[in-house]
Amino acid sequence: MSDKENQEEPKFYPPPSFKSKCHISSIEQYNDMYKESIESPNQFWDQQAKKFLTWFSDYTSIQHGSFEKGDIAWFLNGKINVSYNCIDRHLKENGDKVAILFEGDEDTMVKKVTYREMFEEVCRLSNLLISLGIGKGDTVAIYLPNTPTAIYSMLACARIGAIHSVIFAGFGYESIVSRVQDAKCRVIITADEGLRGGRYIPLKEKIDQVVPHCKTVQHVLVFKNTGRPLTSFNPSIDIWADEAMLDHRPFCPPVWLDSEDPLFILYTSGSTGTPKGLVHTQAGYLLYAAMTHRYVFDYHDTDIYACMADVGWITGHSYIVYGPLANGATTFIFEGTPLHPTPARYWQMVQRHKITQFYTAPTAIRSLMKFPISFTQQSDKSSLRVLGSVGEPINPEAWRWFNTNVGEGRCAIVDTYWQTESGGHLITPLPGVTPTKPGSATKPFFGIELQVLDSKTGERLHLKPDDKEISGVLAISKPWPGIARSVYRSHGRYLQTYMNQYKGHYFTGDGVKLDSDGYYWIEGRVDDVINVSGHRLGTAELESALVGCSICAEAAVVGYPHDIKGQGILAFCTLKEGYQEDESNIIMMLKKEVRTVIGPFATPDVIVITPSLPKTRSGKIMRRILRKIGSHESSPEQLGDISTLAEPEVVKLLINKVSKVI
Ligand code: 6R9
Repeated sequence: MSDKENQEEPKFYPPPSFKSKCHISSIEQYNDMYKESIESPNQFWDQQAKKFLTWFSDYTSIQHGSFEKGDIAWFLNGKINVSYNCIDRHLKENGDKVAILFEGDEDTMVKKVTYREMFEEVCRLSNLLISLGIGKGDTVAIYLPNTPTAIYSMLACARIGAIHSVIFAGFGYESIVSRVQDAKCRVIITADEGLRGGRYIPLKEKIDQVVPHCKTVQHVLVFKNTGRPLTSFNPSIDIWADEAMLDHRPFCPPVWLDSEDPLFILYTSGSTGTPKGLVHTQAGYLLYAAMTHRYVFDYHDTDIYACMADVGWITGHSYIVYGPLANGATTFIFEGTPLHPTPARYWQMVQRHKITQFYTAPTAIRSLMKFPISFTQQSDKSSLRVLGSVGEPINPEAWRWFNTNVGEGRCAIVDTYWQTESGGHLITPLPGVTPTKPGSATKPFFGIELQVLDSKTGERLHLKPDDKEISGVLAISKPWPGIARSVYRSHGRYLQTYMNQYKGHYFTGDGVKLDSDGYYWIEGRVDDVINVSGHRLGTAELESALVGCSICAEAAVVGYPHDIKGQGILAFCTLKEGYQEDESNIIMMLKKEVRTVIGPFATPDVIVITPSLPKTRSGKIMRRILRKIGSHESSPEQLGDISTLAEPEVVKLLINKVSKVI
């Protein structure tokens, strides 16, 4: 179905039972608050900062700086501690409330951790880190499975002012090395193994390979997760963390930090070069995560809130850890997969724990849609109120399936558009308030002033009365508290990527349509970023991994439409002279290289071996043509003029090869 047809479809209105109970209870209230947030931002954010956060000492200004200068800062001179806000301040009234509700890979592996227990774990770990010489401004890498230990580790760093850099446990050797080296991490926190979908994932073993290449690393803290024996243990570097923590007091005073001290670094892929270490700071980030968590999920104190993401990504940071815990919530964390042991797993968890908000990704929904509906129907899902989607555009078919079969037509669906860079939701409906259209993330959150720009001229496009829609690139013209403040030790790259393309605006990298109702429809990346199952991957990173394989001479990678993953990875490779191997063996070797270097989630879906790549006469690879070939838009009219290519005949060969595999 085309977007146009969607837009003309009737909207979904919230069931009347919803309204009176929500924090924001009407579209008029949303409009008033939105207007205030744009017209009187200082007044608006001052109120929110006092409502959501506990300060050790008050700030002296609300918002500082501009996109032009790239010197954005919020709540200057305020003193705060994020771990205090996520733990200590809840202890008096809610010490025995469950803070973390964990399910491991098997459904018998359920663990509940109260706020008081979490306080003690975090304090012991903070003290252990201090005993290793870690303090304010030091960087700590976290390479852990999606378990409570990952949450303790993040909060323990936050408590003492150390900057954490969580590295998704699916990343392979080279991705870990480059991240640890770039951030000059002094400690790596890891575990023996992860366990997902019945498969053991060696983590400590990977770190053993990494450490000799990372000179700054002095210690590796190893937690027991599966408890199976390790292949090696080096007592001069490795420390059994569970045991060492017992030597430390379950109390550690939180360090007073400035609003603008860094809280964490999180690496994300862009168009060019190596992944960028985005830097988020203390107060603005926490405020934005907490506020969006409360309003977008309409979070209430007795809810059981569940986000299916991994803490290795920004969704896990903001919506498993910081947002929910700042709000004193019970946050669910899941180490397993939606298909293990059966495709009913998610809905069994909903029934088991009476989950009220369920936040997942379109790729997971699409992978579950393939199975008989009985898997979804078996469980009692009557506790659910809000269903969230994140990571990529959700196709209307998946939206409707989620709404009908999971939400049973009585839940609010929130399609939340945002980015690692934004810290929290940018465009999203509010439950009980915003009428929804399947496939549209709807309207901006408070404080977010969106602009649709002409991609070439940067000119601002306006909807005229007769326009059905306008399209362009999405930019934001007002700073918000959650925006990343820099790229770690590379502020020039930050300015160049986000601030310099369209002066006076933050550039999202996404294409967008705005319809005549004021609804935004995200159309995907306009740069060389591929969104595979909601994971961002730069084509440059993939190409460099492929050419790292001894047999590959040149590689060009593009995305192509994929039923489950949203986008699949299509790689075109030329080989070095003299390889006589069978093509299927070569493809296996190349795939293996990417799995090891970046990680299994980055494995190309299709690799096409070719004698050459389509290039301009000046030697530039024409990715535009490869993208068209991958999406079967390869008729002569669709491809356009290819006569300027150095070897136009290769195009025909590639069309032929691709048509056999995609
Ligand atoms: C949170 C997260 C960001 C990119 C973003 C966009 C895509 C995320 C989306 C969406 C359409 C949504 N994206 N949510 N596109 N609708 N609801 O995913 O962060 O990993 O940095 O990816 O993902 O293209 O620019 P991140």
